Amino acid sequence: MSQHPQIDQAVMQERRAYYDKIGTRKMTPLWEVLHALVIPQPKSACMPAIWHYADIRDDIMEAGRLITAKEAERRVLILENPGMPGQSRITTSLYAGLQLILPGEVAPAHRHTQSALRFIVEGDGAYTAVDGEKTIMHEGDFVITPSWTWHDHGNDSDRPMVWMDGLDIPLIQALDCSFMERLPEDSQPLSRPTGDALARYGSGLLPVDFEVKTPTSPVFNYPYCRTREALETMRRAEEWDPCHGLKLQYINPATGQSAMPTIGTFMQLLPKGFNGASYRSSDATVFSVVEGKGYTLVGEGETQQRFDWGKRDTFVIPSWVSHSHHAPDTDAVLFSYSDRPVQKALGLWRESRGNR
Ligand code: 1HN
Repeated sequence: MSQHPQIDQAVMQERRAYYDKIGTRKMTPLWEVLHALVIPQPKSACMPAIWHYADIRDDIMEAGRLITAKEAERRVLILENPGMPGQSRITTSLYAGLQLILPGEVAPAHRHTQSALRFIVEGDGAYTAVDGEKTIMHEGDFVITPSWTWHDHGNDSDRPMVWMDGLDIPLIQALDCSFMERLPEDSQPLSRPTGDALARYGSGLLPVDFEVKTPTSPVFNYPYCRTREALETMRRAEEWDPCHGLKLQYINPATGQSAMPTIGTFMQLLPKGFNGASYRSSDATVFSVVEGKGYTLVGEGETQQRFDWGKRDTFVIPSWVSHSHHAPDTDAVLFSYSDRPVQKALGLWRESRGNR
């Protein structure tokens, strides 16, 4: 508190008049906002949140009766962070949604500068076509649509399919570099057989004259059966990380970097009985439960929350919020994604274990 309120009032008045004056010349004083702009540690508008699949599945299916995939272009329910309503984002930098495609439907071909991932939540047998190749999708598959590649989806199976879309929409918005266009036809022409990319680039081999031309992985479907087998074989080594259990990152086999340039993607196994230690990192992270059940403790002290989760649930942990994973009754498998590659490329990413 000031000892000279009278003087302060006069000074404040003079300053306000000054701010108004310079405002007419499109200027504003840094000293009034500096400490809101540059804060000692992340204080995100993003809130921890969970979507239980059992609670929202009916809503997703109801969308299927209200609008076709073709009319909607993409029939998706956005998973909107409750701390950032109306902003179509699940974290400050990333978007998430659950997309429904019914038997016989087509989501027409388009392309955009935003990169997308699909993580298959329910159903088997629908396809996505990306850049001239079709892939059939199964639960737990991680599928990539690189920036500016044509993509369309269809469902030739007899069951609905639901997947989680993860896109770098808010990031592209911040950079003002969104471009988008549609193909006149619903489905793009195919130029390679199904499975070609995985055989060509995802078998520990590369074509002899292969050159890296884009930062995104040339493998665009990482099938869950392979990922799960890797986790199952590796668990025998019993090298459990106290915070993560056994956690792998998806990589671009041509560069060794993250599979997507803007979105880091991960799969982790928590063995039955796992009691994870507390962890936080500067990349807000979206989790999708692939197998099993358990819970995550989020935050500290009075405001700590417990997210009980099971298969197909989605939850989000904001930047720099401590959390610990627990799987008392079953093995559990968690897929996750975040903006980690962007933060790492800029030398910004941080993590801490325990309460350091
Ligand atoms: C998009 O192209 C897809 O291709 C899904 O399935 C969600 C959200 C915003 C903008 C484009 C898709 C999207 C999207």
